[in-house]
Amino acid sequence: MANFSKQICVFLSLFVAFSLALDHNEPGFLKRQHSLIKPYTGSSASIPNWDYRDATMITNSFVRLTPDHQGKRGSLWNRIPVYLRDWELIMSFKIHGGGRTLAADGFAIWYTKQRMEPGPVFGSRDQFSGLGVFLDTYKNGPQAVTFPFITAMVNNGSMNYDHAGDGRQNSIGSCLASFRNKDFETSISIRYVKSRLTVSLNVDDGMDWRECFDVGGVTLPVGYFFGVSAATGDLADNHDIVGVKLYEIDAHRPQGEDDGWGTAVPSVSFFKPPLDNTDESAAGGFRNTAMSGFKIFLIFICALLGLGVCVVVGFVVFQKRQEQSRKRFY
Ligand SMILES: [Ca+2]
Repeated sequence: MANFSKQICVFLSLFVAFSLALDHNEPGFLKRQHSLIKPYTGSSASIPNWDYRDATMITNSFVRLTPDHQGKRGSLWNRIPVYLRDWELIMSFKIHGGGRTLAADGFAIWYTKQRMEPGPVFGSRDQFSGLGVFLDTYKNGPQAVTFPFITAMVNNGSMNYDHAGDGRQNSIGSCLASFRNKDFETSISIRYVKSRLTVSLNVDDGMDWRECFDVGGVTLPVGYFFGVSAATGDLADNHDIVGVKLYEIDAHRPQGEDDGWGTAVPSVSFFKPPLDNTDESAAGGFRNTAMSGFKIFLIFICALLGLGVCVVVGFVVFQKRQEQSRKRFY
């Protein structure tokens, strides 16, 4: 009997594990127009629905954003805007190079209004509108953490990426992950469901996904583009993208739900401050600007109340003195 229950337990655990694995492998409805699946059909010089530029090179089994050479940049962008409210992007990649521990700079995964615009942020433009997830392989800042390091930033188009601090100033979440020079394929999942952004990694051998960070209150409008870009500096790496799968997630939204999502401005309702950033003046960002406005308003109200109390107390004291002087007079 004990054996039988043990068998049932094993069966149930296997079933749960299998369902979970299946859930992460096929989390929703695959959207082929936003996916990049081997073998990439089309001529060797083009991939349907995708554009690329600069150093990017297409092979039969991967797209190389940069080779392991100094001073290169490359990018790959989906051509079709994404009109999905809830989605999960799973990207498999291979970052490898001659440097055993020293390499640069890593790559960025984008969901932005702009596309195909080169610039200083992992090969793409700064002051972007939307989401950037950065898989950073080179430590620019002085912070005592090991690299590679993953951060993410939501931008309304006004903020600059914090290069000197490896993106920590505006980071909405981060984690450490060793993903360079692996013999097997490594993957990242970016899941955006009901304004919740969850980044998970599969960078260890096997099928184990682990959460990098999870943050709620994230607004990302529809109609933006997925892209990926990479850059090298004095140090370099091969930044290879093996595949991209975009799934539409059924979040069971009520029918006729308010849909101002096309014109929404990218934002995060709460801003998790960087771990080792104690310099308040350096903690810039549009949410902090809104916060200082609110602070000024509070200070103004307090000052007004204080003034009111002073006037009342002053008046009462004045009245009492008048009464006392009148008593003395009589
Ligand atoms: Ca860096």
